[in-house]
Amino acid sequence: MYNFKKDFPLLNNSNIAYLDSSATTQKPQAVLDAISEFYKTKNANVHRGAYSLSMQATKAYEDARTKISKFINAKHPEEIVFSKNATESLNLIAYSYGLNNLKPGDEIVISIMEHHSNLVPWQKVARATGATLKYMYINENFEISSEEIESKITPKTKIVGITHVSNVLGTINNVEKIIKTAHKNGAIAIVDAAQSIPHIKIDVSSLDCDFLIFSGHKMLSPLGIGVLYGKKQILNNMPPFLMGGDMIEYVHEQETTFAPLPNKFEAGTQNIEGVIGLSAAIDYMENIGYLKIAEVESEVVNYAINQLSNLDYLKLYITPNRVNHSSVISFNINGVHPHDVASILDSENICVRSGNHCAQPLMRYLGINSTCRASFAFYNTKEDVDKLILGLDKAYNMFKKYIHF
Ligand code: C6P
Repeated sequence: MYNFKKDFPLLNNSNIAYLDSSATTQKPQAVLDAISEFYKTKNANVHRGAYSLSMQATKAYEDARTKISKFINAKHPEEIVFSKNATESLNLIAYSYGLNNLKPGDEIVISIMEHHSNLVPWQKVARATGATLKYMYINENFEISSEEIESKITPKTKIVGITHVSNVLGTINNVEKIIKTAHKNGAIAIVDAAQSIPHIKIDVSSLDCDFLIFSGHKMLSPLGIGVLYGKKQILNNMPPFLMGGDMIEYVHEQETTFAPLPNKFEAGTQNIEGVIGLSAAIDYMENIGYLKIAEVESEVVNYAINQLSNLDYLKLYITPNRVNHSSVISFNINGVHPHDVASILDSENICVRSGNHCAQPLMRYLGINSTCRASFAFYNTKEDVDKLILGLDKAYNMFKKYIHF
């Protein structure tokens, strides 16, 4: 089997088992090269200079937008807005769409497994507009059932926000059904693809979602670049979120008219190197292909689930329906704090995340404070899993005499 680690300098030059790709992925040489090449040959601000260097930078930046629109099958490049990250994209929707389209009595529906970034902004919008924030809850299989979707999304619902893949449970949500149910009831649907786009091919036209957001850094790109996709007609009717340079048309002493899409939503100098890096990451991923990525990942993740399931001291938080499960495995050693487990694993060069994973309402719903989480990408191998198992055995053996049930 091809070992993709050799494409990733940080992994190639170390013996760590990096199992925290849901927090951020490692970056391949191709992305590092593209950024370095940009600074060596094209560096200038975009949209501002009439000189050729600036025009080259602008072309690279706008070509990347077109590439991203094709990557997710958007109908128009101007439906792609660059942001800082998934969080900023969601805040843009909440502030610009949410605050201006809701009234008392309206309902916003999200799920209990949302990351804080798709939850806290809606609390603020609900408080400011008098709308109600409602939750779709998960069943014993850590899934949102069809009945739950149909009972929570009603004609009162105006906005539905759903994570495509849970960053804690790895559950792949039935976004197709959620979007259809939202539209049937006259609501718009927002898909948080932060944890799905690194693993699952996204097609916004066939999904028919109104907005879809993600962070570049979770799909091999630099930190600090995010994407907001929105249907053109909806984006056109939304006011700008941030004000400043490049998002304007005419500025007078007391009033301003705004630039057309997408510039209306891109205030100030943008993260041009991030956009260039994201474009290179897409080339790299498309060269491998989502089919291959899924094949390699599922082999390693299935192996991990099987191995972890053999550890009787471990509790796993994953759906038993493997087709509805992505590359995230949360677990706890019964009676041991996840931070202690993560520290022992760290001493064995194994990187996992521990904590509430920015999903406190979900933790509370599950009746726990925190978990350890191993999250995988196509560069992980079965050897990484074997290391994890040995590390967990070490942690358990160190702590078992203190465990009281
Ligand atoms: N989850 C994790 O370790 P940002 O931080 O803006 O790039 O992404 C926010 C975000 C939004 N939605 C989901 C489903 C996410 O998982 C995340 C980020 C990371 O799980 C960092 S907290």
